Amino acid sequence: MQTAKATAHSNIALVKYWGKRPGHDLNLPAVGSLSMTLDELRTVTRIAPAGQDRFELDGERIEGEPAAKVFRHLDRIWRAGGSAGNRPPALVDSTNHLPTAAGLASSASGFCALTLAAATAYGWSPEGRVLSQMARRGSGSAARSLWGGYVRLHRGDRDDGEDCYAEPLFSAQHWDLRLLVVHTTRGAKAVGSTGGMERCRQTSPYYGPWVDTSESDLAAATDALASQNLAQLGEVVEHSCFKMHASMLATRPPLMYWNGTTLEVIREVWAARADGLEGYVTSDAGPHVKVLCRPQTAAALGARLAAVPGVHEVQSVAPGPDATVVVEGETSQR
Ligand code: 2P0
Repeated sequence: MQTAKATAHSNIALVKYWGKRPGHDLNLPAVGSLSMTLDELRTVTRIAPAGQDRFELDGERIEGEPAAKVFRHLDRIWRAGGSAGNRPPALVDSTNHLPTAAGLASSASGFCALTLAAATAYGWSPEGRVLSQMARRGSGSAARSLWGGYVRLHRGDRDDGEDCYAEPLFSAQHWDLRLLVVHTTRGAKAVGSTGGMERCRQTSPYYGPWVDTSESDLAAATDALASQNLAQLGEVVEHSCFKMHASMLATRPPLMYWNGTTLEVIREVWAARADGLEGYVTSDAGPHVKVLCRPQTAAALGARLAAVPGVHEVQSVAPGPDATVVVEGETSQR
């Protein structure tokens, strides 16, 4: 085993992933998704041989289920890479350059960086498609963080997940857009995505229609990205977001990830658009709002949203790069 350090950027889905196919443990999504990788928001994860397993996040030791999930993922990568016997114990040291567990997709960059660092540490270098499948096993959105720019995660049909992988559609250079990340709280979210999705699948009458209409949204968003048509892309982005939240709201008991400020920000984006400042809303399993706009509009629109009561911060984020990894040296035997 070697010591390896990976950097993976977070991503925000423009066409959302929400729901898993039941009946297996491969973490197969019920719908495909399409995301923009984020430049400034990223996780850096270093994995090194150690006397015993240890997981540190932002300098603090993490124990219990969150740590167990990380080490189960390492076991999976160790076996997938063809290594025999017991996996060597490791120190996993992660730093999040983004707010953790607040609807800003730390699991995406986190499990992507972990996958890339561990595969490299174990001397396994499969093609990107296989690596994205492995990242997906850790967290669905992590499959998309392997690439920069605009990325599609294919749903696929096969029960073995072989056709369920992410691939880059357009590079970051293809279209220089901005996402304004509008922070409406500092706390962590109440219901995690994984549990929320399952409850939604089991109880929401809108879940079926949500799943059935997602492929057409993906096709429309891909066309709009190809032709750089912001109005067309924005219409699909908002539709996918509100359709997902409608199915969340119709869950028993309801899944309501927004706070009052979330709604005020959404209304302000629409008011600004009517005034000629073009931006389009999306939001995930948390109360923050992300607004898609052109770079030329970002400062004026961001200032307007920062003035909404309850808004803590507005970050303007550009399309980000591929995940990367470096090897720090050979330090133990396999
Ligand atoms: C997305 N979300 O497409 C959607 C939109 C939240 C709402 O991907 O269970 O943390 O680990 O596969 O990837 C959040 O779900 O879920 C997510 P798991 P994940 O970005």
